[in-house]
Amino acid sequence: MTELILALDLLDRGQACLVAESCAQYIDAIKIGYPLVLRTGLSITEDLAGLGLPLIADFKVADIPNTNRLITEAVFSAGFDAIIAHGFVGADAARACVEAAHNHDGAAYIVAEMSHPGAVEFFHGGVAERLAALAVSCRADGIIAPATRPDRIDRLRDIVGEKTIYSPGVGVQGGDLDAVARLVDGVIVGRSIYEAEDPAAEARRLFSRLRR
Ligand code: NUP
Repeated sequence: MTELILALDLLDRGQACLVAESCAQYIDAIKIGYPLVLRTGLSITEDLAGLGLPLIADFKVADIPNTNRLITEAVFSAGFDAIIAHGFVGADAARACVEAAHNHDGAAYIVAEMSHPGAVEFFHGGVAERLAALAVSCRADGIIAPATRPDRIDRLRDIVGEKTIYSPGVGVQGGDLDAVARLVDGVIVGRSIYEAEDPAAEARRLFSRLRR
């Protein structure tokens, strides 16, 4: 089973809640990043808690170990269930996120390779492979890998084994749902759903393709 994770990058609290609510029965988790949380504050988790879906904080945390720990603790205290962190800051910093997440019974995912075209400037040449290996050695729960490059997901899967791979880039960024669905544990989809005329119908359509 491949999960469908809604990237809720809307800027208005009311609209974000409406979209999340209307899609709730067709999604497995909600990912919240800076666009929404900088408008609403962390209290957006309280508005969404009633949906009963895991909330993933996509803050791509990338600081020194102590600051990473403080950020992660704040995120979990606010009601999130998982956090996304960068690994390029080093194993000690990534491990601080993972340990703080696990202390809160939560999960931490490390970005191995990003989905946008510019990602190849720094995430290639063996770097993504090293970040995936770092995720394993830090006992992270999984990695983020690009739906825009299924061949790269294949390669990163060899490194992380059974660990979770969540994959953004389906839809507007050009990634094909069917090409990545069988390779990953979850696809992260934002604009294709929340910019659709009927977000719930689009979520239902994607969900049924993933559950086929
Ligand atoms: O490599 C990444 N690519 C990416 O798009 C890592 C991410 N976390 N994301 C996020 O996934 C991005 O910030 C956005 O929230 C979501 C994709 O949204 P969309 O392109 O489907 O609208």
